[in-house]
Amino acid sequence: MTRNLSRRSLLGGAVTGLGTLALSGCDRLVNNAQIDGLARGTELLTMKAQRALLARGSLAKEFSEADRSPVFRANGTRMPGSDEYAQLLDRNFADWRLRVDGLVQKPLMLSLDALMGLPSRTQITRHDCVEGWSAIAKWQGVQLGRVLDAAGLAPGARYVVMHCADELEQTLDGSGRYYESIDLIDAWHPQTILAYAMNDRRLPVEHGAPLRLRVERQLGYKHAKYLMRLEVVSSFDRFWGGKGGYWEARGYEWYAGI
Ligand SMILES: Nc1nc2c(c(=O)[nH]1)N[C@H]1C(S)=C(S)[C@@H](COP(=O)(O)O)O[C@H]1N2
Ligand SMILES: [Mo]
Repeated sequence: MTRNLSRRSLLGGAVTGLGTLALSGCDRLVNNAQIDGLARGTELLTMKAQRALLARGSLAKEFSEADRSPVFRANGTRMPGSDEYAQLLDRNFADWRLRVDGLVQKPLMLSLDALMGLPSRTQITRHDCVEGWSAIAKWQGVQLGRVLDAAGLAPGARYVVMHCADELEQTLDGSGRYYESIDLIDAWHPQTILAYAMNDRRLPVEHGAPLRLRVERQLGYKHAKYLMRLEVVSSFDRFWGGKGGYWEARGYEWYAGI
């Protein structure tokens, strides 16, 4: 147990290292000699753990235009219920800002125009929901790593928490608000994007307007819609449920790899 725990915290250290090493974008993640050395030099890391760590850099399958699903179901919240969201929508998100803060050197407030002005990535991928349906669509957005590069990580950074505009369950204690979290490996994965377009059109409300996460190596519930704020943290203990997300607090796995 102690061994496991120390291995786990070592892995955590390696994860943080990966984030900083991969600042130039992690298309080269798998081949990065520095990362190899980092893992090899850490004697307590088992070969299995190293393999798992390196495999996470591989890409999810991408599809062709013709593979796109004629219908892409919307799931969970289809329209956030708050007055704040209604007002933002009313002005076509001109007043919306993505806040990027927490353990960063430079907190950011990014408008949709600012995000669209950054280099973008387009990918046609399959979305897999735990409820047993899948659909293929084309997504366009800015790589999350690029945004985090602009903010710069501060010491202790390990996870990115996505705060959403919607409450999936109406509650008095805030426990129904949707949120998610990913680690820095997924944050700098080349296919992890903040998407503002779907199938060549602005992201529809039911699919998370104005901005949603695509984290293609994981299941549907990790792909947070209605993004309002990205908070870089060292631990997600203090967020409702303490498990790193809305569905995680209700029993789903935190790492939902596919
Ligand atoms: N903010 C928010 N994000 C969310 C959800 C939600 O209810 N609220 N549902 C999740 C689930 S379970 C899935 S399968 C996908 C659905 O995305 P879609 O509506 O574009 O199909 O969004 C995920 N992200
Ligand atoms: Mo889902």
